[in-house]
Amino acid sequence: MLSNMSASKTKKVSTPKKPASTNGVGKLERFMQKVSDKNAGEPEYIQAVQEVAETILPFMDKNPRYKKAKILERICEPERVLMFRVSWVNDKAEYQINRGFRIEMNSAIGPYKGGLRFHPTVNLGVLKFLAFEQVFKNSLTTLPMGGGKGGSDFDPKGKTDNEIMSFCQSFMTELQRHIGPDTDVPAGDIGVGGREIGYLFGQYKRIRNEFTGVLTGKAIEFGGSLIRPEATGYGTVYFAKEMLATRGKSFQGLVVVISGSGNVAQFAAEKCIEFGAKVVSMSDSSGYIYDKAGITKPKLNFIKKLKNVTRGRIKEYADRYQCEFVAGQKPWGLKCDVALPCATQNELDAKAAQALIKNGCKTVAEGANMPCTPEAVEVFLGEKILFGPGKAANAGGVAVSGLEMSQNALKLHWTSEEVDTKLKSIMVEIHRTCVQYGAEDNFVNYVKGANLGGFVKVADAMLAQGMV
Ligand code: NDP
Ligand code: 2IT
Repeated sequence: MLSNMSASKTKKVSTPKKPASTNGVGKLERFMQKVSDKNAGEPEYIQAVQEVAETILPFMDKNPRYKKAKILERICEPERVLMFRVSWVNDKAEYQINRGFRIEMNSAIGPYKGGLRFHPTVNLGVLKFLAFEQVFKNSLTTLPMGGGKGGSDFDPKGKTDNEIMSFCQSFMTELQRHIGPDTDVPAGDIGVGGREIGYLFGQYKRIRNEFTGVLTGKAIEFGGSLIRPEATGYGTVYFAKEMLATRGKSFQGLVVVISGSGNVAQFAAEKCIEFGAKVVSMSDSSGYIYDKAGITKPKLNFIKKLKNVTRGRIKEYADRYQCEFVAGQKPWGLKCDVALPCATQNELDAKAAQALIKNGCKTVAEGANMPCTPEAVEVFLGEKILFGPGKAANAGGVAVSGLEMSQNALKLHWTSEEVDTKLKSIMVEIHRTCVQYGAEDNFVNYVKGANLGGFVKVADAMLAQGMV
C-alpha cells in the first residue's frame, strides 16, 4: 500500500521508486499528484481518495470502459459544494458566526444522502472526505442513495438547548433551499443527534410548509424509523460477526475495546454485550475508561444517560464504578480480541495497530469513518487479521436511513423487528459483496472488496447516464 499522505498536512506525492512501465506504481502516483494539487490543504480528502484509488486504478486497467469515461476522475470531483454563513445569537444576546457546508458529491444512483457533522474541526476537506466515503458506502447498502455530507464548525459542547436551537434554525434557513426528499436528504453524524435533527426538521417544515422525509434520524413521533439510533453500532457488530464467522468464531467470550461513547459506540457496545462479549473500554475526547470486569447493560445505561441527557464526561463512569480512567490517551494499548474504533478519523495509527496485534487482537471493524490511518490499515492487512473498513462496517446507519426514507415515502411504519431483520440482511449482503470482490488466497481483503463493490454500481450508473 502506498500511503505517503500525512493526516495533518498536505504534501506532494513522492516520485515513484521504480519506472511506471515496470510496476504500475507510477499511475497511482501521477493520479494522486493531480488530486493533491487540486485539493491542496485537504489532507483527509486526499487520504480517502488515495485509499480508494489504490484498488480502483488497477481494476480500471482491466475494465477500460471506466477508464475511457474517466469515471474515477469524475467521482473525485464533487457535483456541487455549498458553503454558507450561519449567524446566530447566544444566550447572552451576542452575535456568533459559523460556517456551514453541504457537499453534494454524487447522485448517480439516488438523491444525495449523508449526515451533518457539528464539530470545531469541521472544514471543507473533512466533509469532502466524508462525502467521498459516503458514495461507496451508500452504494454497498443495495439501496438507491447517492453520496453527500455537510455540517459546520459550530461546537455544540457546553451550549444550552436554546443555543443549539438558535444555531440549527439559522443553519437550516440557508440549507433548506438546497435539499429535499428527492434531492438531498441529510441526517446526523458527530454532534448531530435526535435533538438537532428535531430542530432542523422543525425549521425546514416552517419555511417550506411541507411535511416530508427531508431528514432521517427523526424521532418516531414525526416520521422517524425504529432502530435508526441503534443501526450504525448494531450494524458494525453484525458485520464483525460475519467476519468472525469466516474463521469459525463468534463474539461469545471475546474481549472488546471500543473508542468513543457517542451514538455509534453506545450501540456497538450494547450489541457486543448481547452477543456475549466483554466490553472493557469506552472513551471520549478527554481519555478512556478501563473496566476490567466488563461494561454490563446497567453500566451502559449509565453511559447513555451521561452522554445523551446530562452530557457529561466519561471520567464520571470511572468515579461511579471505581475503575481506571486514563486521561488524554486512546484505549489501543489494552489487551483485547476485537477493537471497534467508533469515535473519529485517524484515531488509530500504526503504533496503535502494532500494539493491538502484539496483544492478540485479531478483528478490527471501523464504526467511525476512516478511524484507522493508512499505515495502521497496512499493519492489519499485512498481519492478515479481519479488518472491516468503515465504508462496509458502519453502513448500517445510512442503510436504516434509507429504510426511513422508504417508510416516509410509503407513509407507513415498520416494527423494530422488521427493521432489525432488514438491517441484518443488508449487513450480510455487504459482507457477501466484500468477499466477492476482495477474496484473495485464503484471505479476504475487505478494503479492496468494499471499494470495488461500492464502485461498480456507481460507475455503471454514471456510464449509462453519459456526460454527467
Ligand atoms: P457522537 O457525536 O455521538 O459521538 C462522537 C464520539 O467520538 C464522542 O465520544 C466524542 O467524544 C468522540 N470524538 C469526537 N471527535 C473526537 C476527536 N476529535 N477526538 C477524540 N474523540 C472524539 O458521534 P457518532 O457516534 O454519531 O459518530 C462517531 C463516528 O461514527 C464518526 O466518525 C461518524 O462519522 C461515524 N458514523 C456515524 C454514523 C451515525 O449514524 N451517527 C453512521 C456512520 C458512521 P467527545 O464527546 O469528548 O467529543
Ligand atoms: O457516516 C454516515 O454514514 C452517517 N453519518 C449516516 C448518514 C445517514 O444519512 O444516515
